[in-house]
Amino acid sequence: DVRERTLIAVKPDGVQRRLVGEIIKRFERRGFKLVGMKMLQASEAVLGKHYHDLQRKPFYPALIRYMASGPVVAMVWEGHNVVRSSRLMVGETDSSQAKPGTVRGDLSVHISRNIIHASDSVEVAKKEIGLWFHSAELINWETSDHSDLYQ
Ligand code: YYY
Ligand code: MG
Repeated sequence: DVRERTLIAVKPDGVQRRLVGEIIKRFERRGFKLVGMKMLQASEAVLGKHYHDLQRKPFYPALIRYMASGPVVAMVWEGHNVVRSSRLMVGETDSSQAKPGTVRGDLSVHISRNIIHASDSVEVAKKEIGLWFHSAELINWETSDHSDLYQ
């Protein structure tokens, strides 16, 4: 499905470290299509929903504090298998286990400051996109190189 979409967010540490451009570059060069993007300071309400499944974990309070500590850049990227491919591009959750060549493996050292979020399934991606974006903020557009990227 070339219309598959995923939520990618550069976390506050990634923004502070001026890695937004580097991260966008990787997704653009891969061939994915940017269909939404904004900078925001995430509210505790959005973060609580976003990380709902982790609320009983010991690291949860620190995770929310960190995610609310500064601006994030939220993006929606579209393309064939974008959810799976972007998880591979992002690398393991624990930066020290993330392979070289991945965003986390190239640009971060610790699980608590792993610079980027990527949805982990198509279903979760739909929920997360709905949480972070209004539908009017997502642009349906055609890339002129579509037939160079896809059969
Ligand atoms: O999807 P991903 O970000 O790779 O990991 P999750 O298991 O969904 O955890 C979300 C977020 O929580 C992770 O990116 C860092 C933080 N975290 C942590 O600080 N310490 C852990 N032991 C596990 C996760
Ligand atoms: Mg996750």
